[in-house]
Amino acid sequence: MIMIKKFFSVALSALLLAGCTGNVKKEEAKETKEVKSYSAPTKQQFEQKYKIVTDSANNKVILDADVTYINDDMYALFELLQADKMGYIKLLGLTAAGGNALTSSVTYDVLSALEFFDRKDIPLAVGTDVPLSGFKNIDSLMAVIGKMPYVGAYSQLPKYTDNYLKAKGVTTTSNLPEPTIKPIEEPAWDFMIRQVNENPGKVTIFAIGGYTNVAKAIQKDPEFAKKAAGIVYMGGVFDVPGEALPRVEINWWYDPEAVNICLNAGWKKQLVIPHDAATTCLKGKDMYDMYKAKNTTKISQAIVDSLAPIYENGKEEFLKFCWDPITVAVYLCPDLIEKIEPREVAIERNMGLSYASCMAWFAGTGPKGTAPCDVVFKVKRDELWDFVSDLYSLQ
Ligand SMILES: [Ca+2]
Repeated sequence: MIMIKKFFSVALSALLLAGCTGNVKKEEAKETKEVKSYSAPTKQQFEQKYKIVTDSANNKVILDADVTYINDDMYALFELLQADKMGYIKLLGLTAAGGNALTSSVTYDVLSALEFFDRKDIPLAVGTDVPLSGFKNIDSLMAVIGKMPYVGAYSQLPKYTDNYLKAKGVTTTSNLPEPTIKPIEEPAWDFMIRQVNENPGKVTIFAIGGYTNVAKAIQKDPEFAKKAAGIVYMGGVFDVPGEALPRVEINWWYDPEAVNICLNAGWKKQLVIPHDAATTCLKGKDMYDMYKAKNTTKISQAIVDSLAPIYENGKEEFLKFCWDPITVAVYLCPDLIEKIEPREVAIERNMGLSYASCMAWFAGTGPKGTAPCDVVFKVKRDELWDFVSDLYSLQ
């Protein structure tokens, strides 16, 4: 509103001036640009600005992710660490998934980050990077479904190790000091099952990598999903083209069998943030300016450090999509969603041209085997990045 008022007052002044002198051109009024200024909010200001719908007593979270330092999963982890610190959720722990990277690499990057950002109290359980039906021959697969320039963990397979310390400098991208903390002994699925049993009806799983770990928890305990509060997925692509192939999104492509098991496990609530949503909130210089203006924490400093070489040199990021932080933001503050629809969702598991294709029927029209989900199609882009940068800045 202030911006609009200012614009009109500038425009009015220009008109009056033009009336008096007769030599002021209209373009001069247009040249007056507003520069938005941002500053880090206090916790109280943050809570006045956003309607946070979660609290740590009732919203306990497990992050199942394919984190690398600093990819979009790390952005989501940073949000959860901040939300935990502020009492908006309780972060019960992380489980290392395959997808972008092998789990040894993910384990290294998560442990080093938890230690560096002073959260050694958050446990990490190692999961698996082997899809339920095994690794595929990637060349044969692409000969059937089409060429994908990015194949995530598959590109690390020639350097496979299940020892996370051996992954250092081989498959890891983290430049943080080597972690002294270790993963817990329980495998990812046992950790998830135990937490859901200890906190009935209160645990939400954030599945933002390949879903093999979650599928294994469901296979081991068929009541697992019913005992949880729900699941938030980053994955799928429905009403827009996929990043590389027409109907394919990499999280769901990584293990379609696991996706199918998860979708049909009987959750009370399934929230899907597909690639469609990510296309509505691309990264940009204005987003970087927000981080920079609100740089008050170790987390916001890490983000600024990682982006400065790009944006301070007038460049654009190669990858403009930033999928995973959307999941946490809309969970904490659903007002950031612009378009959400109930759909009936499925993934193609038969090998052929449309293998791993994602489909979302309109509610009430899906055939047998489709799963009811709430699908987020559009997010309020500027508000999202304002929210994320505000959250990172909270002390
Ligand atoms: Ca991810």
